[in-house]
Amino acid sequence: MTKNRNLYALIEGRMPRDPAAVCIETPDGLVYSYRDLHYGSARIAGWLASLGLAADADGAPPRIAVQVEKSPEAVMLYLAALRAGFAYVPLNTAYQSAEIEYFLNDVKPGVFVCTPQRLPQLAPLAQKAGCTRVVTLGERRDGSLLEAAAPFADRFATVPRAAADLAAILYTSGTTGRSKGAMLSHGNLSSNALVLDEFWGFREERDAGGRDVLLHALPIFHVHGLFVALHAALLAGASIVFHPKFDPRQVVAALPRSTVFMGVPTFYTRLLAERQFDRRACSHMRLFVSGSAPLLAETFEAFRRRTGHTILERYGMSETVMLVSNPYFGAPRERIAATVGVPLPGVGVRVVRDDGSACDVGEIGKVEVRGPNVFSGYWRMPEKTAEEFTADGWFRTGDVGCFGGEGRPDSYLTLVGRSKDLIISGGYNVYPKEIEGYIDALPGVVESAVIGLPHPDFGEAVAAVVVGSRDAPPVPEAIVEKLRGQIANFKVPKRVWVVDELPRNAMGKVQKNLLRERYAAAFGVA
Ligand code: MLC
Repeated sequence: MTKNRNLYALIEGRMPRDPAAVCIETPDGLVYSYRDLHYGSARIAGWLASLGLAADADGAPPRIAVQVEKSPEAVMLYLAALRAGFAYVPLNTAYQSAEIEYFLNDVKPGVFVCTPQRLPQLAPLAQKAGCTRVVTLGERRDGSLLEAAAPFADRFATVPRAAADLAAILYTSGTTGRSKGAMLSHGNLSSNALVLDEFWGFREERDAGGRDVLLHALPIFHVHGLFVALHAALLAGASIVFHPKFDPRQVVAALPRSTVFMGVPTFYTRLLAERQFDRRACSHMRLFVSGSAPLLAETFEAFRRRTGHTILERYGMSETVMLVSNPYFGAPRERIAATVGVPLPGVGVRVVRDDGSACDVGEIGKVEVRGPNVFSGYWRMPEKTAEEFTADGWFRTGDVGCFGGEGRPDSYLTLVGRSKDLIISGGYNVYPKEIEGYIDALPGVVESAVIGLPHPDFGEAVAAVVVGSRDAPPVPEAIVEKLRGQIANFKVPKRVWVVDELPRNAMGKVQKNLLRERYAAAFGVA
């Protein structure tokens, strides 16, 4: 019999010997054991299987789209989707109706799960997209999903899956303005989880008889919180202190009994603003990971001075999960500020020139990746997929960087920019093109340029420079107000300037670099 490569089979095989071992604890005192998660996900998987949804004609498994708040039951739902062989499609809780409508129409889910509060607004959109099974899940074990699942058995035979079979679709906004669904397989997720288990010292900790405690404060609708953090903890048989959202005070209070923490740079700058955040609070910690956005060298240094710990910065993306990481083993000094580290074992990373030839050490070029972690393509967008891969099968990350250079070891990758027009704000990716589309459609707008500007809290913040019509130019407040109802809050520009014209080069292209220079200090960063 061939091995079941369903990611859940791997997780199940790694469960602690004592099924009563704590898996998730919440700040309000709820405790879930590994057995609770296993049984709870079995019931939901049983319900999903009972729906009798078939694969599409092209073999794509049924999809389950999910926009719910963070809760242990939401973790069970994710695990249940894996077990039942569905493709899990997590959606940012900040997304508004127009965004959800697009995702539902694109991914055509067989099941849609949303919060009870948003049901009246979203159920009609799901139905319009052909999805009739809409259930709800609230933050406090409320909603119709758990009711539907309650009669099902707490045993469920995890559906057999091959490594290449689809496990999840993660939407990433696109440079053309249309979001693309990155298709990740059971093999992509499993291989990455196994590599990190080793590379970040979870296995060593286990072998030494320790039990990691992951302090989890990230959202669970993106790679970082859903895959990197959860898979690491589940494979390690760790316990997870599960915060519904990032609150620096709560994190500082929970740190003394934790061993691992993962966050975006904004988490670290906010933690450093807490007076109680010191060496004592971190005395049991063995690992702080930062990713999803560039970590400033100042933050890295300030953190080391304050806590005695060295943040481990790593590099990943929805299409590739994790690909490069600073080392965990070896002297902490081997984690180098402002670099993302070395390619993970089994992952190929290269830096190339525009003609595809390999860059020399220290020479800046485009970063490309290949390996078992790399996704198979964008959901139902074969042309887009073909554009993003080279003829010899490497994925073009869109990031620009170099190996080595300026006294750094040759094996270390440093990212210096992006070839795609992309803003990373507080760890969320925002594509200017998408926002410009919304702004340009507003009354009184002739055209717009959306740019990222340095921001003390979010690293970069979204801002817009808008050309208004001569007779009825819009006021900035009206633009912001209109956008708020349409798109997620983190995508709404935090500043808008209405101007007479945009600077253009001889080819007629808007010179965003000039705009970024002009407004560089808008958020008080020198
Ligand atoms: C919230 N706001 C943001 C924002 N988050 N604006 C810009 N960028 C963000 N990231 C908005 C709020 O809606 C609010 O708007 C205002 O800013 C102030 O909000 P806040 O209360 O300060 O924000 P908070 O709710 O505390 O959220 C901040 C945060 C959150 C940093 C905790 O953004 C967060 O959890 N980020 C993590 C993102 C993440 O997990 N990324 C991983 C992607 S995976 P208003 O208008 O109401 O005032 C990936 C791959 C990889 O990239 O390698 O990991």
